[in-house]
Amino acid sequence: MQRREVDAVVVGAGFAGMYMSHLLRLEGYDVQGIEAAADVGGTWFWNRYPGARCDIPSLLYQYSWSEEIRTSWKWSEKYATQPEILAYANHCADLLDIRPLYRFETRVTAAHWDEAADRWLVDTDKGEGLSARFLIMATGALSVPKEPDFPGLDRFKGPQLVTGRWPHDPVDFKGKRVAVVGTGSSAIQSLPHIAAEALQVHVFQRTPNFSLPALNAPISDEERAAFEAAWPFYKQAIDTGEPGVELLPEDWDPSDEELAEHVKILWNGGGLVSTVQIPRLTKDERINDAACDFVRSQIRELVNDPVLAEKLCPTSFPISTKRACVDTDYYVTYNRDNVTLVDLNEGAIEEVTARGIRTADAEYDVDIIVWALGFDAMTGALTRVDIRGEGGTPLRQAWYAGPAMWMGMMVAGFPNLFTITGPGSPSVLMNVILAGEHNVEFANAVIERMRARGETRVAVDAAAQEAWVDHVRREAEGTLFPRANSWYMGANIPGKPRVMLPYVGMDYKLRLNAAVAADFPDLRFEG
Ligand code: N01
Repeated sequence: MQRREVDAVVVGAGFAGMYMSHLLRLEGYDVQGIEAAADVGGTWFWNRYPGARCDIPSLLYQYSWSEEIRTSWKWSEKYATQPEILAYANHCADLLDIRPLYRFETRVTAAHWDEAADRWLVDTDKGEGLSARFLIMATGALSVPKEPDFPGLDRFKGPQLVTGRWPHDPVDFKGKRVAVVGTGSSAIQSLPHIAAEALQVHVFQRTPNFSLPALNAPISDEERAAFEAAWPFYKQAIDTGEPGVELLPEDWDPSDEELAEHVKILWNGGGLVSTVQIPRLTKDERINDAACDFVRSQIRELVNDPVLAEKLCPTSFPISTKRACVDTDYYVTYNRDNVTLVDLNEGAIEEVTARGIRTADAEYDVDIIVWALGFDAMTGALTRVDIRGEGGTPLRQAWYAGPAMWMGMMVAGFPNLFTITGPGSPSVLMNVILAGEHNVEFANAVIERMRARGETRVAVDAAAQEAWVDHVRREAEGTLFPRANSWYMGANIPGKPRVMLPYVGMDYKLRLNAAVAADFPDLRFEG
């Protein structure tokens, strides 16, 4: 096959992919971007379900690296809606003139390392072959939806919608009977909107989740000005890896009364940020229990029917060991006459029928099924591509027992490959736009060093990788995260190895900066 030679292939046109492509082009590299969607935006292109919003304050959920972009955009609400975030992604793409670098509606199907040439041979589903010095997978941590696999799916007569791949045209729920399956963030955000329109909604719940109130509101001019004034401080924190908010000391040792009082911050509109403001929340059982008790007490206050309230109270995992949700009116939606909870612990889903969903003890007739089953997180978008490294080793095989990689960014035996916000990096545990920036800038620094020295090949040292994997594991073992059957642990996908995928340490950016300053001691350069 005749392959077109480029310097780099960047897979993905979400925020990280766009930034990577922009930086490389700026430095004069020939970049080919490839994106499965019809346009930019990544997760925000696909997740168009009603009520989709970010769960990080909008003022922080934006590129930090461009003054021009930041000062030319005005977020309207504390937590921006999906249409607004997608509009922001388009604004970035326009300002950066990024689209000419991309082939859209194209998927990378395979990438094989050519040892003789120190290049990646990349194939797409459009039959194009590329040969690239560098392959950057900016494919997102939550981009492969978990598909329903219940018997009888094909029999259902009505539409079946997947939250992570929502149709572009508005869905009309008016007068419809709807099944919402799953109670993660996607369901929790969409339920109040669907219930406001639909005739009847049955929510199929296997595990209740902790959800914190967004207390969403428009951003006032004063708040915007205060944010701008504080921006240099935030930016410095982002770049150095220091905490950007004032935190209580890690050895905080409150009395039971102090603790019970402090955990109330979970309800004051701080959303996920409030969880960071409780020291050792995901490490110390006493502190976590107090937070769980408080949130459960709030659920009981909000839900009128005490039996239903108990079913909505999570008891099987510590708060924050599954990503806490941030909602608007989720719990009070269960007070509506047209919403019922189907507790799958009392009877699991057995099959999908022509008319709806049948559980072990009842059949629910519906017109539309909404599958909100989550994602094959962090590894799914990488392992579904046939990536083969040195000796033709498939990445899927190298990761058979769990993702082995260095800093979530590089894999031993897979030279010149960078994964952005990959497993083993904090990624989804922090503001993922900023996590992407950190990884993009690191990859860029490696590529720049190679150009300066005329090197053609970089690989991570196998021992350094082993040490990092071990470190990620040990850090997780010192927390409560392993107690939850979460997507963080790979536990939501049958057969997936159970390992903590994101890195829980708070020193990641400090480590990246140190690696750059020390000229990449864990990497081996050749050529
Ligand atoms: O997915 P989830 P999500 N039978 O995995 C249930 C981000 N996000 O798309 O817990 C029955 O959280 C499953 O039940 P269980 C955010 O990081 C962000 O909602 O496995 N039920 C669970 O209730 C988030 O954490 C925003 O027992 C089944 C649900 O489906 C991540 O994406 C918004 C089942 C899946 O919940 C994922 O959220 C949305 C089965 N066979 C998402 N299989 C923002 O706010 C699964 N379930 C930015």
